[in-house]
Amino acid sequence: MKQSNAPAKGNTRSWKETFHNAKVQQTLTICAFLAIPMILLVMFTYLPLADMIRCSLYRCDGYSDMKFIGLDNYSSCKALSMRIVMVTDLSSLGVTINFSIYPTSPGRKPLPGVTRIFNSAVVPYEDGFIGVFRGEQLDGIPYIYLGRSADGIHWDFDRDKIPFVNGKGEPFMPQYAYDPRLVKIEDTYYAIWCQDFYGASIGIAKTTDFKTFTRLENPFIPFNRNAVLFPRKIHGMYTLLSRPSDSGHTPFGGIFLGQSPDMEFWGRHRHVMGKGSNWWESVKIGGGAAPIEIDEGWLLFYHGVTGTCNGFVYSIGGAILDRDEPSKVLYRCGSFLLTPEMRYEERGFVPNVCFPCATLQDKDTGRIAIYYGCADSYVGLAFTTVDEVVSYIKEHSQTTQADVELGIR
Ligand code: BMA
Repeated sequence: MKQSNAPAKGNTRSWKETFHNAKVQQTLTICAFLAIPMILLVMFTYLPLADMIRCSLYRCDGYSDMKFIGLDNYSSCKALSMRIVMVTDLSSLGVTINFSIYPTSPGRKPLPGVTRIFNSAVVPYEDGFIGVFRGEQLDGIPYIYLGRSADGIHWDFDRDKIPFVNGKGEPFMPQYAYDPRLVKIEDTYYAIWCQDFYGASIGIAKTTDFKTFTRLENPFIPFNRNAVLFPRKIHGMYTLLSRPSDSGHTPFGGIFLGQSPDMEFWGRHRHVMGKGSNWWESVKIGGGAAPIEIDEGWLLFYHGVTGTCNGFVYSIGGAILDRDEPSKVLYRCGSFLLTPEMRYEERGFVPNVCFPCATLQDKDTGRIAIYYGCADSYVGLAFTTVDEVVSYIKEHSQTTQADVELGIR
């Protein structure tokens, strides 16, 4: 006898029977075909998370899950509201400081006409933070852009370059400008960068409102780079670290100090430190972030460069300078503090670069955040504390006679 598919009278149909019904299956299939693309469309249109998945799927090549998956995954995506925290344990390299690394960079093509934002400097301002950022324009010429942030991690950038003016308020734009630092001394903020002055040299501008940036006299003749101002006058003098260089990719160089009573006339030049005897800083060094005043003196994060068969490698080093005579080095860490080992430090427009340009400090906790350029493509943020880093530098200090002397010859 033929079995009827109809449910017994008075009984409701069971789920199993309903699912096996051809019409129901047909309806479910149609719904699924309509609903799934709609859900995906909504996700990829509105949710940053979906942007991340999309970008990761497109470009996720070889990132292990212990490694930060790389800001370049997020190029042209809006996914940066997600903060990824990585603790890098460098103990295997003889370094015991743990750095947490946060991605802060907007990735590739962050602004119309700008391909990459990296080596950049930040200060606290009003209720949040403000910074001067190195942006590489589409023609490859670097310039400085202003950015604002509530948390120091997510940034809104001005679309136009900083409009520098001269003392009369007339436009006075350098031909190019890169590797800016930003320091507050008394009530004024000073931006300081590398620019063309008939060769690579130092440019400075001051501002009190981040609307008008008035350029000051260039402190030195070419060639010079990596200028870093101390955050207060020392013996009544503005004090500046810099790295005399050449017109190219300078295969030599140490850190020098100069002073000025007025930010116009610079003198009292002193040698601070030369390239190191350790391999990671054996080609050249240069000032990084503005020195931080600590109990022992001035804590300086700088970059140390070594050469390999594939070019330079830039690492972050640490030293403590004498408070009253900062050309004297009290401690100088024999090992680097941070070297390129993350995907976004090793891979980029210029591979293997960690280039510190600024720090933020929390006086109460001693916490320090170091902003550093990664592979000339991104901005990284590394964290440590004064206690941790100072003990590490002291424990691993290796100074030479040239470091500890006054730097006059
Ligand atoms: C230096 C400067 C930096 C850059 C570094 C690595 O000479 O140009 O801006 O990060 O080289 O390319």
